[in-house]
Amino acid sequence: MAVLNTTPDSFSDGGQFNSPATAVAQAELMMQQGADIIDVGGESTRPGAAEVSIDDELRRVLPVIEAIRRSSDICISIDTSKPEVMCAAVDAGANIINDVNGLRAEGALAACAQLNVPVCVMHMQGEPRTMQADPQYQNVIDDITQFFEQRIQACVEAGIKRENIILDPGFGFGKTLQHNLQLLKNLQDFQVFDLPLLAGLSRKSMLGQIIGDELPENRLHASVAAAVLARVNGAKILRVHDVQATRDALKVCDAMLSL
Ligand code: 9MG
Repeated sequence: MAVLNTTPDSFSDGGQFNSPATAVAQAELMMQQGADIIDVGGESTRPGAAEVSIDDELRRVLPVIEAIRRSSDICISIDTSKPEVMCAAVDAGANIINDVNGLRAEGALAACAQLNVPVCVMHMQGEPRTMQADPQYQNVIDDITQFFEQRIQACVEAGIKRENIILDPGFGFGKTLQHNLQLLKNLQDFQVFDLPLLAGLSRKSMLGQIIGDELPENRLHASVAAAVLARVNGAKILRVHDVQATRDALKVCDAMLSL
């Protein structure tokens, strides 16, 4: 899953792809490099990010989704928590909903049930503005397992097909470095749900903390290492910025895992 931010303030590629022409060129490049899904987002979810109105988010993502869809049948996911944006994006050609808020906004469950497309339900403690202030868990694996149990039940009760659910522990979303490492090490524990797991570690600050580099663009090697570890521990979908490097590394993983 290749990241395509149409936001001016994303943590790693803010402002680069906020015209349809540059966004489509970037999507085409990422497809050539082996992306299976293009994840289009119009609201930054980095710690401390400001909220965006429905209209602004629609103005950012719809022209990009429409333009990609005109030139390709690649799978497009829409990174949003707003039911209005989910519906308009699917109408414009998106195939998957990627919600960092785990479909907890009012109307999100009903919208996804009606849209009948796969949904990525991500765990986040708190909200982007404040989530890194002081994250606390009794046991990060048990707490997120419990969250998944509750959200799967809520999804199914709302009419979302169980087989349409993808789970994501939400690396960096209300978690310390220690929490993130415990999640990475024990990712396979979430296979109890027998649903696909998505992991997004690419260029995240947890990697910057480990390698001692403040700049997201200097985290390529650490990101590839993290993607490999997540794959070996059961992640089916990796959300990444650097498609070619990750694709090559995952091919090596998959060759070994297929034995
Ligand atoms: C939008 N976004 C940013 N980070 C993410 C992550 O780790 N997972 C998912 N599903 N979406 C993310």
